[in-house]
Order: sequence, then C-alpha cells, then structure tokens
Amino acid sequence: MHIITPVTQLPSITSPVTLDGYTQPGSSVNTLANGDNAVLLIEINGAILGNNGNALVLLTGGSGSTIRGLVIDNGWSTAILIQTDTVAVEGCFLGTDPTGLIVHANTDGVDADFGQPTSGMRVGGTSLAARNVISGNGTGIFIRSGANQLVQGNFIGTDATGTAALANSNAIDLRSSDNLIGGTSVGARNIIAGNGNSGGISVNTDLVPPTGNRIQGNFIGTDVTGTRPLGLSPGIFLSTGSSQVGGLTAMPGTPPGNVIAGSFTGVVVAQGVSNNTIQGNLIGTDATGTSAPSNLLEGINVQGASNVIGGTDVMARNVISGNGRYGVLMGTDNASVHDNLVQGNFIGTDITGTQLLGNGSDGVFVTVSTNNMIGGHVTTAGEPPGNLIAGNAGNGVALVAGSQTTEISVLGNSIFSNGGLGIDLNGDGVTLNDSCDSDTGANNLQNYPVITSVTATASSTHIQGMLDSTPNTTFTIEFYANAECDASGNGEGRTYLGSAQVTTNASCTATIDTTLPVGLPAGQSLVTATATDPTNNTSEFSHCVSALQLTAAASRKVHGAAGSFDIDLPLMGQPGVECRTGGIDGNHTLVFTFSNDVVSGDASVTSGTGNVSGSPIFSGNTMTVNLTGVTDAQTITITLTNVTDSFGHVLPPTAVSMHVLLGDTTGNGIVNASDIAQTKAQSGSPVTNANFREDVTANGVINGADIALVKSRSGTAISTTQFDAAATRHPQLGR
Ligand SMILES: [Ca+2]
Ligand SMILES: [Ca+2]
Ligand SMILES: [Ca+2]
Ligand SMILES: [Ca+2]
Repeated sequence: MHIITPVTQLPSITSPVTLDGYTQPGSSVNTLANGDNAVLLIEINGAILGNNGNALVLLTGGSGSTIRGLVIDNGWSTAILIQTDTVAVEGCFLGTDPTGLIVHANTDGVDADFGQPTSGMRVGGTSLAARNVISGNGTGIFIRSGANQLVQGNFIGTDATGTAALANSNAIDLRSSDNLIGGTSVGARNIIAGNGNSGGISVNTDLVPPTGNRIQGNFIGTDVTGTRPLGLSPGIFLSTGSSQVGGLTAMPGTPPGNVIAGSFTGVVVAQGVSNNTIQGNLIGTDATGTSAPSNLLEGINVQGASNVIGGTDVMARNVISGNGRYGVLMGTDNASVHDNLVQGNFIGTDITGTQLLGNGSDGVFVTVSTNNMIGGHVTTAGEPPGNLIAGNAGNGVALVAGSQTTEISVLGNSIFSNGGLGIDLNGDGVTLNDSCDSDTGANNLQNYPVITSVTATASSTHIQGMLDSTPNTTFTIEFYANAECDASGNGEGRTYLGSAQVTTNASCTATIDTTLPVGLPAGQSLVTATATDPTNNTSEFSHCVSALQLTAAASRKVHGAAGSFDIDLPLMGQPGVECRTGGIDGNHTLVFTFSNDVVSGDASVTSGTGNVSGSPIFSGNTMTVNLTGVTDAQTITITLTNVTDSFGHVLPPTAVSMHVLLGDTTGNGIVNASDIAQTKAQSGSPVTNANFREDVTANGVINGADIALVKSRSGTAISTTQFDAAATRHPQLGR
C-alpha cells in the first residue's frame, strides 16, 4: 500500500494525463457485477491538509485526463476538483478507506466546478472496471457546470459490496443541464442508496434552472440486488428545472427505468417545478416489481405544473405500489399545481398488474390544485392513458381541500379492490347527490349518475338511468363493469365499457339510455358510472346495478284441481307470510324469477329453521328451490349465491325472507279470530286467486278441515321482534 499524505497542495493538472493506480503491481480492477472487488494500492490521504486542500485539481490544459484506480480519502475538501472538460474518473474509491468498507470522509467526492467548462466528464462507465465507490462524502458528485456529464455504474452511498450503507450526506447534486445519471443499459446503472437526509439525487439551481437532465436505469434506495432497502434518504428531489426520470421501457424498472424504493418519498417534484417526466420506473417495489421494500411516504409527490407521470404509451408505465402513504400525492398550491398528467400507470399492483401490492393510503391523493388529469380518453379498456389503481388501503382516488381542488378528471382508469371508495370527493365517503347539483366542494361535488337498469348480452350492454346536475349542460358519462360493490352499495370501476354524452334539461335532468357494443367481462356483472362536466370535474362512482337481477320471489303450492297459487315474497320490506301447510316435514317450494334466463346457482338457508332439499331447478328465467324441515311460526331466510345467467352474469349474493305461520290467512303475523272468520267466510267457495290463502290445507277446496286447522293454530304468532325487524331490513345487495 502506498499512502501519499501531502503536506502542501499537490500541483494542479494542466496537461492531459492518465493517473492510473492499476499500474501498481498487485492491484486489480473490479470484476464483479454485484459488488466491487477492485484492489487499490495507491491512496491519497487528506489527513494533514484536510478541508484546506483538494487532492486533485484539473485545470484547463488537463482536458482529456483520466483518473483511475486511486483511493482519495480522509478529509479533502474535494477529492477530484474538475475545471476542464472531458475528464474521466473510473475505478476509484472516493471517501472510503482502501478496502471500500470504512468511511474516510471528504467534503466532496467529484466536483465539476461552478463556472468552468467541464463538459463531457465521465464518472464511472458501463464496464465493471470503471466502477467507482463514492461514499462517505458530504456530496458524492457535485455537477455545477458543463453539459453531457455522465455518471454511470457507480456505487454512491454504499460500501464496496453494494450491500451496506456508507452514507454521503447528499449523493448527487445536479446544477447544470443535459447530463445523464445512469443510462439505458444495465451496465450504466448506479446504485444510489444509504445516503443521508439531504438526498439521493437532487436537481438544484445555481444560475438558471437546469433542463434536460436524465436519471435513468438506477437503483435508488436499494442495495445492489435491488431487493433490499438500504437506509432511508430522499430518493429524487427535483427542486427546480425540468428533468426526465426514467424513460420508455418494455418493462418498468428496466433501464432506462429506475427502481426507487427505500426512500422517504420516491420522487419529489417541488413547488412550482414543471415539465418533468417520470416514466418506466418501479417506485416503491423492488427490482422484481413483485414485493415492496416501499418508500416511507409517497411514491411521487408533485407540487408543480405540466408534469407527466407515465403517459399514453404503454412503455411509459410506472409501477407505483407498496409505498407507505399515497401512491401519488398532488397539490398543496392551487396557483402552481395544474395540468399534470397521471396516465397509464399501475398504482397499487405488482408489475404484472395481476397481484395487489397496495399503497398504505390512497392510490392518488389530490389536494389544493386544479385541472389535472388522471387517466384520459381510452379506446381500449385497461390500456393507457388509463391507470390501473387497485389494492390501495385507502381510496383509489381521493380529492380533498373542498372547492380548492377542482377540474380533476378521472377517466378511463381501472379502479377496484381499494379499501375506500373508487373515487372519493372531499375524502369523506359517499357524497350524496343534490338536486340540480349546486353544492360546492372537491370537483364541485359533481353528482354521479343513477343507473336504473342494466341488460346485457355477450356483445352488448344496455344501460338506462338518469343524471341530475347543472341544467342545460352536456356531461360525459363513463360506464364500468365490476366484480363487486363497496359496502356502501356504490362501486368502483374495474373495466371501462364506454361512454355517452348526455345533456341536462332546464329541470336539471338528463336521461341515460345507452347501448354499448360490448358485453360484460366474465365475473363482472355490476355496472357503475361516473359523470364528468365540461370543465373536467368527475363525480364519484354511482351505485352498482347488476346485469342479472332477482325480479320476484314466491312460495308456490299446488291446490289440487284448483291449480297452483303463489304467495308473493317481496324483495324489500316485510316478508310475505306463508300460511299454508307444509305437511309434517315442513315442505315448501320457492320460485325465484330473474331478469335473464338462469342456468346455475346455489341456495341455502341462512337464518331460521329448515333446509334446502336437493338441487335447485332451473327453467327459463326461474330457479325453483325446495325446502324441507321448515318449522312453523318463524322467519326463514334463503340466500342465493352464484346464480349465473346464460351470458355468464352472476347475481350478487341475494337474500329473501319468508314468514312461516300456518293458519295466518290474513298475513298479519298472528293467528286469531280474524283468520278463523275469514276462512269460515270462504268455506264452500271455489279456490281462486282471491281466496287461496284460506285453503290452508292446499287441497283445492275450502271446508271444515281448513277451519279446524286454523282454529288449532289460534294463538300462534311470528315474534314481534322478527315481524318488525324484518320490515326494516335493508334492500338486497345488488339492487
Ligand atoms: Ca365523498
Ligand atoms: Ca353534488
Ligand atoms: Ca292473522
Ligand atoms: Ca282445504
């Protein structure tokens, strides 16, 4: 080991030189892809001069010089101060001891000095031998001048193994334009992790805001494996200018896309900072895109204008998932946060879009801001500009700050399986519609459409309903299919089906009557809709309406030669009372009628005493369920599940209740003198629709046997609790 510890400043380099520590016998370059095993035997130690000196200074005549294979450590103001162009720094350890495992801090590692013609600098490169370890410094790499500066293949903030943190306070500070950090190949990837509170990569202003900087293909916040977070520091902080984070890629996180995880916030676009693009990155997930080392707070925090997150090209997709709080946070300043686009991203799923990997709160959280677009006008469901926003613990999209947050369009996305609502205006759960929609708040609390009916075939979907909103205004209604509804009965929007334009009349009402040329996706029989006004205020999602509905239920018995008669079992409100005998086994037959022909499904008794006997029988649009063992004087509930029509539409689980009280011909929940009198009055009359309840023996005649049976039950009743409680039960699911 040759340790040079200058007592005075070394002479500046004023002509092109190659200082190559690898010429020292016994030294060798790095050969590891996932580490740095370089053996460095020349050390320039700042122990004496310390912060009063710079180890190497390259002046104008030194253009084209190469610095290789040196350890420059232990207190220098700057390890390599560059004031000329086309300087290469490769295979060095700057800020660590010769093992690359212990901090020997300098103030700065590499500094392309302010006000100097330093263009064309290269720190590292795409070959393994070119890798620098730049760790333990104040600022690892300070680019204050020049253009076309390359920083590639380095470990910045880690030790030589790439698996442990040796923090720089600040990894890379970019203050000039048109530089490239990383690149489009794996070999260009920098590992930028384990750094201090000031940051991973920051873009700042010296004289003018820098533009055209590209940050591509790096692991930011993870170790060299891309799977493990390393320390916790800011990821990318764009405090000024316009930069490109990532780029178009076939696979998010693959160069030019970055992996950004293990940071406080993955990418911050600071207040008033505009025209940045963030594309092709994995933000919050590891390099596989399937698990989440996570950023502590947001994936992306946007506080400026005209920034693009993702885009209309599928290759622009970011995966923004598994972050501690919001996937994307946008806002806090109405004047400067506008015209941002969030398009084509996966927010809350893994890289395949098939596994949920939700963010800790809302997928997209929009506060004080205006005129931003989440999604856009899509032609193919599931394709950009629509985002996939699923699996987030909070809402899919939340708009808060009341009327300070307006004109936020949420269009063409796939939003499902979020813990809260698909879209929540005002961040307070379902916001009910108001007549003529004059209320104010986030997105003006735009009213959502009311769907009244959905009928669908394999290739078309007919949706009817209405919108109550601002009079004499044209709205875009978007329709979506879903597999499930929120607990509120309102839905999200899993599969975009299409849209329609409707115009309200002077009385604030527009009729929706639209036939879309698509069927509903398998397993997604529930339709929802949003309304968006001419200034891009989108509503919450509507109530869900199923394409397959239960339209009627009845308890049916054959009354001998008089034929069969049904006791209606209303689908809402007080259940019907079956007053006819079920025989000693308590047998009854229920017939359910649907909006379409049905082919399969299940029924079970979910409260009360009794059992389903055998399999349901399907015929046309009916399903017949036989019950046995049904005891008297009770309320029994039958729940239908997985009822499927001939198009594959599935009924949401639906419950129907029936009071069972033998002899209660009046249907009031008690057997008494009124029932006896009513039966006596019909005795001897033919059995008809008007009096079949008095044929309690269900044999086709009303006679003394019926009177005797009613008398024998006198005094029995449905418990008041059940009779009353049932009357106020909630409407069935899915209606
Ligand atoms: Ca709301
Ligand atoms: Ca409203
Ligand atoms: Ca009665
Ligand atoms: Ca009878």
